[in-house]
Amino acid sequence: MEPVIKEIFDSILEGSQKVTVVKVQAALDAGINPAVILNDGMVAAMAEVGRLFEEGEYFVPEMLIAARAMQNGLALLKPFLASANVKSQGKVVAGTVKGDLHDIGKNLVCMMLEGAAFEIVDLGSDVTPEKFVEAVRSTGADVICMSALLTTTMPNMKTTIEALKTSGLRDKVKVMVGGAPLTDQYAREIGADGYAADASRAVALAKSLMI
Ligand code: B1M
Repeated sequence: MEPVIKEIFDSILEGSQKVTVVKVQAALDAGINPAVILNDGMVAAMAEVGRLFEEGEYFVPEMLIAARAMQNGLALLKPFLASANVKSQGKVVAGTVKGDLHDIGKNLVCMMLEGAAFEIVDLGSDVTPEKFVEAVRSTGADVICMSALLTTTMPNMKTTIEALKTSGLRDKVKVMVGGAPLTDQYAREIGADGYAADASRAVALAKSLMI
């Protein structure tokens, strides 16, 4: 591993926003592939934060400051994940489901979809089924992308799909889901059209749903 990647990893673990930004910029300046910076430096650090939380070494405040450092670093990477002036591949309404505040993974999925020329309507986190339904109605979206990071909030994906059915919109929009606790099987059980394990697979899935 390049030393600067390890420094990015450490700066996120320590929740140091300034150092993260400086080191991500240094890695970009050194010509390191943005995908390596993202996956080996940043996403790996968040997984380690999760492990430390599980072991009782980190608490919510540490998770929060690590997340802020990650988000600052991601902002720098965004232009490298986005492509310019390409014909729209379709419109995606995205959000983290009701009760769930984890938005880093969802933001990353949105960035990658944007990079693949999808138009994104990002509803943020803690999005109620009603808000998803209203956004599909008002934007005429082709795809809904729901994210959940908590086992307790996963069922809100099903509730949202039910709300789409009740409002007569289910046949007009494809539903894709993702987030660490999800599985392909769960996605099928709740009646989603597809599941993606990570952001690049989410792009491939969205493209396949547009055919
Ligand atoms: Co929370 N948290 N957290 N947390 N947090 C987890 C998820 C947890 C696994 C930690 C742990 O115990 N190891 C655990 C959940 C346990 C469970 O449900 N089984 C947990 C807990 C318990 C909690 C609280 C309940 C803690 C508490 O208060 N006691 C609380 C809940 C708050 C709430 O949401 N109501 C809480 C709070 C928080 C913070 C606010 C402090 C912060 C979030 C800040 C933010 O997002 N703005 C936070 C963080 C940072 C984490 C961990 C450490 C990191 C999550 C992350 O950003 N990962 C997380 C541990 C972990 O995941 N290992 C943890 C990096 C990100 C790039 O990955 O989000 O998985 P991820 O996204 C991936 C894929 O999943 C996929 O693509 C992304 C990129 O490859 N993907 C999709 C995601 N969405 C997709 C949608 C798609 C497709 C793919 O659509 C098609």
